Amino acid sequence: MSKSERSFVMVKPDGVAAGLSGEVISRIERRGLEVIAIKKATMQVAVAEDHYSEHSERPFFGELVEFITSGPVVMMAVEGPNAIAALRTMMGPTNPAEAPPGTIRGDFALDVGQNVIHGSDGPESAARELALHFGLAELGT
Ligand code: ABT
Ligand code: MG
Repeated sequence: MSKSERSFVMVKPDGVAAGLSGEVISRIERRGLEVIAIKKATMQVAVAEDHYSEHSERPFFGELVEFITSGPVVMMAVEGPNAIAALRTMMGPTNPAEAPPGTIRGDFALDVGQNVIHGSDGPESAARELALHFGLAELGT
């Protein structure tokens, strides 16, 4: 058996506004991954700046923070074998124009700045993002 992992997954404001939260959760569950914590909230600007701190010097940082705080998001802790890589594959590439049909971005997005879903890109970012958005009590253990 592969090692069980946890990832931080978020339906972004464009996805929530388009009514795609249920579709995304459904795809995650049908794949066999478990949603172990979930909440809907509008992210505070300071939290968004922390979440995307690796991009703080990029020209699109301001727009990125503005977008991600523009409306409610659905945040999840998702657990299962190879969860991090499996979720990245289900999401498709960052630029939806390059995302194949069958991926979440390939089916539901067109714009690199508004690409419906976020998923942690590795074990370190998963641990960091889960700690940023969820409390220990919410995640258990
Ligand atoms: P996230 O899940 O949002 O982190 O996307 P992903 O990991 O697939 O892609 P990265 B590279 O982390 O992009 C973060 C956000 O920045 C946006 N972006 C990125 C741009 O708007 N222009 C760019 O040129 C690049 C490289 C896309 C991502 N999100 N949003 N929303
Ligand atoms: Mg990223």
